[in-house]
Amino acid sequence: MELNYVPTTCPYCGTGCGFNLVVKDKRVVGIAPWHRNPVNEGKLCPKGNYAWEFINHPDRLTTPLIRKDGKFEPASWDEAYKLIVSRFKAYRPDEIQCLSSARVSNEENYLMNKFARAVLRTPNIDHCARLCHASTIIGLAGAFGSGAMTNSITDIGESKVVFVIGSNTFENHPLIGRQIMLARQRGGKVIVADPRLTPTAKQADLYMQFHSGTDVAIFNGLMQYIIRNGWEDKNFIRSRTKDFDKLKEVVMKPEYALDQVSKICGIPEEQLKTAAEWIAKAESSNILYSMGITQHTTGVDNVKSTANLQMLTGHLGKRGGGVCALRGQNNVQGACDMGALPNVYSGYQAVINPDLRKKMSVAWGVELAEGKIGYTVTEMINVLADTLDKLKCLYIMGENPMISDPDLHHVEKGLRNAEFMVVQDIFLTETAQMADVVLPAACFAEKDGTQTSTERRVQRWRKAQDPPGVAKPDWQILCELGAAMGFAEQFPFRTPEEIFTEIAKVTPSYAGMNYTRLEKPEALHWPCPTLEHPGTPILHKEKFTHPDGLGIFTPIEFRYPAEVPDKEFPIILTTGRCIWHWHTGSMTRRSPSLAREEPTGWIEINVDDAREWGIRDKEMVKAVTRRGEITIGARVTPGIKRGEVFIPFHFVECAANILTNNALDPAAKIPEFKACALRIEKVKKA
Ligand SMILES: Nc1nc2c(c(=O)[nH]1)N[C@H]1C(S)=C(S)[C@@H](COP(=O)(O)OP(=O)(O)OC[C@H]3O[C@@H](n4cnc5c(=O)[nH]c(N)nc54)[C@H](O)[C@@H]3O)O[C@H]1N2
Ligand SMILES: Nc1nc2c(c(=O)[nH]1)N[C@H]1C(S)=C(S)[C@@H](COP(=O)(O)OP(=O)(O)OC[C@H]3O[C@@H](n4cnc5c(=O)[nH]c(N)nc54)[C@H](O)[C@@H]3O)O[C@H]1N2
Ligand code: SF4
Ligand SMILES: [Mo]
Repeated sequence: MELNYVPTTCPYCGTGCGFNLVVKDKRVVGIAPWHRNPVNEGKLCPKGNYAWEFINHPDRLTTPLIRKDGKFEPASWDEAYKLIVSRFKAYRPDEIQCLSSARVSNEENYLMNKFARAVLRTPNIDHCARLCHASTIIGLAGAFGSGAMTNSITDIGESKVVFVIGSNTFENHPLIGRQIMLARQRGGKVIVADPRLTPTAKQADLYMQFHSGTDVAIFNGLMQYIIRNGWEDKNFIRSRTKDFDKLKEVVMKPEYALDQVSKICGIPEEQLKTAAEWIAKAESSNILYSMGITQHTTGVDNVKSTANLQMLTGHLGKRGGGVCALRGQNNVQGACDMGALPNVYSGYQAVINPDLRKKMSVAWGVELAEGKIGYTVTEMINVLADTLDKLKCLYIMGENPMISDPDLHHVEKGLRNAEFMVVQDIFLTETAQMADVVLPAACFAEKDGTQTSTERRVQRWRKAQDPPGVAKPDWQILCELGAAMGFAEQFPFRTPEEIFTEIAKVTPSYAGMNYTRLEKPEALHWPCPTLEHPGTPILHKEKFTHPDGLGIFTPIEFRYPAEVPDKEFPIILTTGRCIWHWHTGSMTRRSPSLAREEPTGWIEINVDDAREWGIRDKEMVKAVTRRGEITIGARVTPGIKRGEVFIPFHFVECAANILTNNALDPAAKIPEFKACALRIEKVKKA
């Protein structure tokens, strides 16, 4: 039997590895390496390797569903569209909220942004970047003028020092982890700071274990020690930055001397000194960070601290340097680029700028509503749960907040208050089960399109098989709904390529791209402003993106997390991921090869704590916070800081987010997934 090989991009993490889908009899039956892809050169992590297994799973949604008398019944597309149109038209624009998706293509995100703003005329559109790198976008834009990862993935392999803080790169961006190993093979040093001795930390030359939520103190301490020793890059500070004096005023305070910082964070002073010296004296040093930095009420502060350290030591705008904010989902960078955010159109063009509103009105052929900033994902839940009447109708494409948002009891209350909810997904998720209408979408292997990885590389998806049943690609659903709402002229697209042409027309950073140029495996990094432009793998080479070209130091004071341990809840809870599973498990728990590796969740407890608390390995315990409780198996390990526990959030039966705190960073509105207070109770035997 003949096999076909269709080169495409991995649908899981923001690394953006390429592989071939193997097609037999018009169905995807496996994955084969694509050696010419420069990101991963044919290598894959387990999720990439098994990314074909969920595609033809029997649970795939195959037909629209409409809730009648509390039960879902199959419906035709016409029936579903008719119902949706009649309900969408019944609400005022600001009573409707759209959630777009980091799982779908750029073309699809662009259309959701257009559908929300031009058809529904609502300012309320956001997506899961809010739970993820919202603090990066604000923090790095504040420091450098652009909120994106500064250097490219292969560039990490050139670093003389790689400082990983708040990223478990080996489990969550494994093929970026490979670059860390390459840097080390080439003589570079690796520093990892993490409350847990992760697989990443195990590869470090210097591992620093600390208490969740103390990052700013660590950065201020490192910077004070560097300045005290005169190791700062004076030339870089003078020629490329401003406000160094303001930074100095704060970081030189006695409370940020290393002996004091050591008491706050729990890292021995000597280790902090070594880290500071390695970073400051290296020819090049890169910071890699992800959710350990961003998911805090001080998320923006943490991000700005990474920028401060890199500007202080002059490790920016060059090979092997940079602030590498590792974006999470395959297309979260693209979803942000495409304007699936409440404050910007595609290309970060502010909705409150009247000139840009005019530009988009002309481009789309509609008079757009007065620029107003809509609700974020996290505000949406609060408004639904607590401020009845303001939001009534939800259109959710490719997100599963019933597992991924903080404080799930509160989320459930909010979603129940919605009068009408449409969910568009590839599986009947926990969120879809609460919908009034469910629309079946095609998955990555069933459509053409582009996605933008963490290094701003815009790469192709290529269709390998038809979707199951009557499921359709998200872009087609959006076009048909747009037309049914009376906007056929705005949604005339017959192919994703036609949508991309419009994206390039209205989005300056994508203006020089088209499908022909993206055809080669290298693809293109934005900004790529003209057809002749080669793309931009490294940002800020000569100047930063601010109008005056200077990077800005921001002085940051240390603050504790919103909820700290006390008598009643004496333990710090932090949450995150494991290599085998993806977020809410909708895809990986339906991939047998991945699911069997970790069939359910666990709570990591330090071995000395476990002894003190009388808990055995594998014992079922109750984990309790002010928000709720779950029953979960203990995993006793020497690899986590005492006084702290970790729960992965992938598993509905012991969902970490029943426990987490929805306290938000004031600017980024990102929740504090990485630190709250918890107690453990013995499970009473019946
Ligand atoms: N296998 C797998 N890979 C993924 C994902 C997945 O679900 N599964 N999701 C993708 C997405 S969307 C994202 S955003 C990325 C996330 O990638 P990561 O950020 O690497 O993932 P996390 O496990 O959330 O957290 C990273 C580390 O932060 C540490 N940490 C906990 N508290 C703190 C703290 O207060 N400060 C610091 N500095 N560190 C702390 C945790 O111990 C953990 O090792 O992964 C992407 N890749
Ligand atoms: N406690 C805790 N909670 C967290 C985090 C944490 O570290 N700790 N991390 C947060 C982070 S960083 C993130 S990014 C969020 C992720 O939160 P979500 O985005 O809600 O999680 P996913 O499971 O990735 O949901 C994506 C959905 O898209 C569907 N899907 C996949 N492909 C397609 C497609 O082509 N079309 C359509 N229509 N649907 C598709 C999947 O089936 C799935 O239901 O979780 C956040 N929640
Ligand atoms: S590292 Fe990320 S993009 Fe690469 S194969 Fe693994 S999940 Fe896919
Ligand atoms: Mo994320």
